[in-house]
Amino acid sequence: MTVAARTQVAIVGAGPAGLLLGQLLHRQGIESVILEARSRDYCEARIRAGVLEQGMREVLIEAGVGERLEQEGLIHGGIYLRFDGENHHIPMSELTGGRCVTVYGQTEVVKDLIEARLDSGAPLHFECASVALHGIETDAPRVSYELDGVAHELHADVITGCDGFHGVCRPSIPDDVLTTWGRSYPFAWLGILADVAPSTDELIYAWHPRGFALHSMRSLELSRLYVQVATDAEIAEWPDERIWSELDARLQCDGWELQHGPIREKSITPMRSFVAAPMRYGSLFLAGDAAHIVPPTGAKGLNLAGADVTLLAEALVDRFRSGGVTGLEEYSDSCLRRVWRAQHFSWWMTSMLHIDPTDDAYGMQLQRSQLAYVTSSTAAATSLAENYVGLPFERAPAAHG
Ligand code: RFL
Ligand code: PHB
Repeated sequence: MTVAARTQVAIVGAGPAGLLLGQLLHRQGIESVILEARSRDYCEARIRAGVLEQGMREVLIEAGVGERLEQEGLIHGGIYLRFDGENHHIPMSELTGGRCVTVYGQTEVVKDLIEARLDSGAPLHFECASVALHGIETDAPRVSYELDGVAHELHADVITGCDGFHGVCRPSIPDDVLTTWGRSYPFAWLGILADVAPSTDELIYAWHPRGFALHSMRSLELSRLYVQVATDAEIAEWPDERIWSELDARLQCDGWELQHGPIREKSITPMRSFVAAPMRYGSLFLAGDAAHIVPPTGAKGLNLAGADVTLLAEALVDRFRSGGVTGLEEYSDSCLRRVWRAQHFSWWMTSMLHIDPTDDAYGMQLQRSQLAYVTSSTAAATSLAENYVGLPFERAPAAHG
């Protein structure tokens, strides 16, 4: 037996893209069903991004999920670039007319959005198996899936693919329709979460001949740090002492000391750039990592996912309220303009800060020259700052009633 249901928007994936889209649509009175492959615990525990652009912060607040973010998020008006044992401050806020970023974990954004969804009573199903799309080239698409061993079929006007890079939505589009671009980098990041107060007030991005290091944080008691490692590195080769000693060496700076603490979590992330276009095929719309990914050095992935679904929500509201299709027709091109800017910025930050094992000493001299330029020229620092804090988000209209 198959259980059939109907909704306006079927959302595949309960990451930040799918959950925020569901919340924005719910606020506008548009029905959606969110289908997620993993458990709630898994989604809430997955440690990823930590930096929200100002536009993303504003969208979350306007969407009614900003309470904890406003209380607990750390507002940062700058970052440090550290190299050759010296620390250089980039005063991003000063350089961008007062724009800032907020340090608030993606796990917390996801928890806030899941709570809001469950409170609203709108459907969100975890642990959906065998999710598959059908009829996406028509205007009567459907999603089949299994939940607790029972087969389901969800009919919708539109399907949104918010299921990340490894999801099923992008592969449902015929190969000859999509153009893809990408690059894999010859290094990875090993990230740790440590129970120790951050040794810095703002994030430190460090260039070092031994490899890149980043000092970030999650709160005033919890530090998040990353070191560049080989693509084939394994966690077992990185006991805590080795991680701290690499961080000490790479973040070294006169008169400064890195505080160590118990490590709660360790993970290795490959670095990749990828774009698939167009982000629409028939009645399927891709958003977030399902359509594009960036290496994390520019802190852009989560923010791009937020910008996509903000535009998508606006276009869907127009479509369901007044039958307007311009927003949906322009969705892919509008997103891709921002996506390509973030692609370039993320590639640029990555290339400037990492040691490429296939490169030579000449490449390192170019990086040091670029770092010296960015930290001494207001024009160059302004370009970095403008990209890091992000372009303003385009907005959905205010809720009715
Ligand atoms: P997600 O978060 O991958 O969510 C996709 C969801 O879809 C589910 N799914 C399915 N559901 C149903 N059926 C299927 N067949 C499914 N297949 C998959 C998955 O279980 C999942 O729940 O994608 P989304 O929503 O597009 O969000 C994108 C962001 O998660 C990602 O871009 C960021 O985490 C990237 N990123 C950063 N972005 C920033 O803006 N700022 C940062 O500081 C930042 N730092 C980072 C990062 C990513 C990192 N890693 C681990 C990749 C730091 C790291 C280390
Ligand atoms: C993080 O805090 O996880 C983080 C911060 C900045 C980045 C990437 C990740 O560029």
